[in-house]
Amino acid sequence: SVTMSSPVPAAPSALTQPAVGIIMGSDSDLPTMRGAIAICQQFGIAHEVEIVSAHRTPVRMVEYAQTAHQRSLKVIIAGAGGAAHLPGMVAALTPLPVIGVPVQTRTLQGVDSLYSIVQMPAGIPVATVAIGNATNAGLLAVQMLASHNPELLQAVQTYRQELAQMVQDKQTRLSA
Ligand code: RP5
Repeated sequence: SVTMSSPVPAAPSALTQPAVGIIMGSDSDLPTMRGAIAICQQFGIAHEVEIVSAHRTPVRMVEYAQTAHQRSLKVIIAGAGGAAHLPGMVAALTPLPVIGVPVQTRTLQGVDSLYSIVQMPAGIPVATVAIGNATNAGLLAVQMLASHNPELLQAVQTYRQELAQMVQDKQTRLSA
């Protein structure tokens, strides 16, 4: 995953109440989901992190999803592996945009997670990122918030410039 040496300046308006809800089916998903947490931290986005299981805590999942928009949340990132029903079920229960992270599994390498999350019926979308790519889920959430936040928009531009600079630095080393 992409990490930056220096943090992007925080956007003050996004600092107060959690705007991004990062949820996952199990604490075993946490190493993967740290990619999304890191991006929120880097951009100064207030976020919350919760373990919410579609299968083990279904009532908690319904409560979380139904109340999310009444709280401060603007977007939800949901990670799960295997029979990964969490993102789709949460998407069905909230009007907020949901970004799904397929967590890599041992037996089926996360293809099960990917298919479980990406194949949503028309009407209830989940914006699905690549297997294990919680960094991109975090960035998508930041970009959604940035669409009506000029400071955050500028921070995204700066991030892109740093990405390009990292590639340029690699090229320079390669050519040396
Ligand atoms: C899913 O089952 C979780 O999202 C996790 O990816 C997977 C395995 O969970 P644990 O058995 O490790 O708790 O619900």
